[in-house]
Amino acid sequence: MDSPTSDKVFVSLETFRIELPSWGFANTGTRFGKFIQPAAATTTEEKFSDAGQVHLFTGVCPTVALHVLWDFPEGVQGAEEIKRFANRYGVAAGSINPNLFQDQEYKYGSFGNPASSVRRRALQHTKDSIEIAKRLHCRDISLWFADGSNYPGTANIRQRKQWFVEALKEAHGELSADQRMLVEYKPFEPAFYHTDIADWGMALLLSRAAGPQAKVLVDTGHHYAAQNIEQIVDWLLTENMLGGFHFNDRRYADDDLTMGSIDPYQVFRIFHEIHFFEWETGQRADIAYMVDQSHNLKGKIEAMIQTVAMAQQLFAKAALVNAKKLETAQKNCDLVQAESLLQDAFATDVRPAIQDWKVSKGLPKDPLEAFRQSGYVERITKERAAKNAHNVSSYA
Ligand code: RM4
Ligand code: MN
Ligand code: MN
Repeated sequence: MDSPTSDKVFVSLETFRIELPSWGFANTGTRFGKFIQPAAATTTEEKFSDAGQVHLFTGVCPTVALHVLWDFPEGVQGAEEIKRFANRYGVAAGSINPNLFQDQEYKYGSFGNPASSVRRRALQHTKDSIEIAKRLHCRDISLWFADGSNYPGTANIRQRKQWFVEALKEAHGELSADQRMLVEYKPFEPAFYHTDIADWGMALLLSRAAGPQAKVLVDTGHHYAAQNIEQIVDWLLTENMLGGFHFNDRRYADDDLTMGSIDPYQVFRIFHEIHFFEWETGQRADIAYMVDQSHNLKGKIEAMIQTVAMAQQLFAKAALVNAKKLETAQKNCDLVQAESLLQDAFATDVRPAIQDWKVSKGLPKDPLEAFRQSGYVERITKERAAKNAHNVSSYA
């Protein structure tokens, strides 16, 4: 690789940070069963400890996303403890995710529930989550709703939309000036007939209705198989409405497989559109890159380190697309040249340059190997095996 190319890799990596999900370190399963990992995190403190390891070896994951019910069983009071964990393990609290789907009350929805008492409860939980975020100096409150219905005619879809508008507006009113509300969408699951926020257009309209600090969150697993995600990304960028990503990969639905494991070119294309937007506009896109995946079978910390390596590679590869040449090729309708610019960048082996960058930062060249050598997994396996044998709940 020539030095201008490796310079581009270096520049791209300087700013690239990716947030880890606390729930990615806990035991999870499918709806058919759960295979316990003896080393999985069983407490919020252990999740911070594990996320701290990923950051220690990769240097690019300074924050961890938290789920309010799973990580703050005592609600707002839990914030003080989280500050201690953050100090102890070297990773700060990142986005705060209210949990509006697990309590029995939410059987028929949260913000869209026909019972006003449940809607109020969901709103209060969201406000508490915003308060937690304030206490921990977290910028983003990330909202995902399981709300929807399973059978035609059973829900008043228009009325529910209105309830969503009202609740999101009221929650938005609680944000401090530097906070954001991220609104995530998902086409189906757990609801299988209609989902209240089913796609990016619905998330966009609701975010606009909520207020200027609300933006859309794109979870790469939350699309129908043939959808063009990078086009959605482009449209949201031009509307200044792209707030962040939940990265994961999928083959069928919301499979939550590790990022880039099935279709790395998909992630590359998303990153390319972001780089190209930044190049054309001279603006830096203010996007929170987050991982949202849970490894049912892979070792959790290893899978996360593997994910970070994949994210860096694809982000760096996308930075190699020659934007000037691409602009010309697009203008001239030189299709083969334009497409080849993407393909050439994607085919470039950026791993040696990434290793050089790591060395320049005092980070291990091979974080996975360094982590394996550290003995951490052996230690936590001993410490946690007994606790995990009895732990049957998911994520928390
Ligand atoms: C949902 C969605 C949310 C995540 C939950 C656990 O499908 O992706 O972002 O918090 O799963
Ligand atoms: Mn998600
Ligand atoms: Mn999901």
